[in-house]
Amino acid sequence: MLKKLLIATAAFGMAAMPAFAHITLERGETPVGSSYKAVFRVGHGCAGKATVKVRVQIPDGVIAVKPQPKPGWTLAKVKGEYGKSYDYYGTPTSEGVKELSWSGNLPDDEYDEFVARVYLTGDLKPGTMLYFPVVQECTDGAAERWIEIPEAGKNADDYETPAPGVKLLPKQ
Ligand SMILES: [Cu+2]
Repeated sequence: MLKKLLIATAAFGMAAMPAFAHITLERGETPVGSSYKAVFRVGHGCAGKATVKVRVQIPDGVIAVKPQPKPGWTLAKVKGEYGKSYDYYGTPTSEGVKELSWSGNLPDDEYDEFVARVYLTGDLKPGTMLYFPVVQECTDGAAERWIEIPEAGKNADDYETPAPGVKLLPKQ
C-alpha cells in the first residue's frame, strides 16, 4: 500500500511534492522592526542531482544581513545600495548585502540548513508575506529557481517552485 502511494506521488513530479521538500524557511512568522534568524531548509537537490550552490536574494526592507559561515561551504556576499536610507538602531543605513550564496556540495539524499541573521525594517507591512527568492544550482548545470512570488490570496502550495516566505507580524 505504501509502496503504491510512493509511486503514484513520484508520477506527479514537483507539483505534488510536499512543501517540506522545497526550499523553505524554518520560522513561518515573525514581527517587523526586529531581527530575524532566517533558516533556509534545503530538502532535495535538482531532480536527483547534488546541490552545489544556494543563492539567496535579499528583498527590499531587509537590511543588516549577516550570513552564518558553514564548514565546508564558501560564502559570498554581493553588496549594493538599498535605494533609500533605513534607521538601524539609530544609524542611517543605505547599503549592505543584497544577495548571498553558499557554495559546496549537498547530495540529493541529504538535508541541510543555511542561516542568515537579518533585520526586518518597519517599512515592511505586517499581515503580508515576505519572500526571499532562492536559486539552487546543482551538478551538471542543473538548477531549480525558487522565485515564484505567490499573489495575494494564494499560498506557496499553489505553485511548483515558490520562493520561501515568512508571514510578517506587527512590531512588538
Ligand atoms: Cu521540493
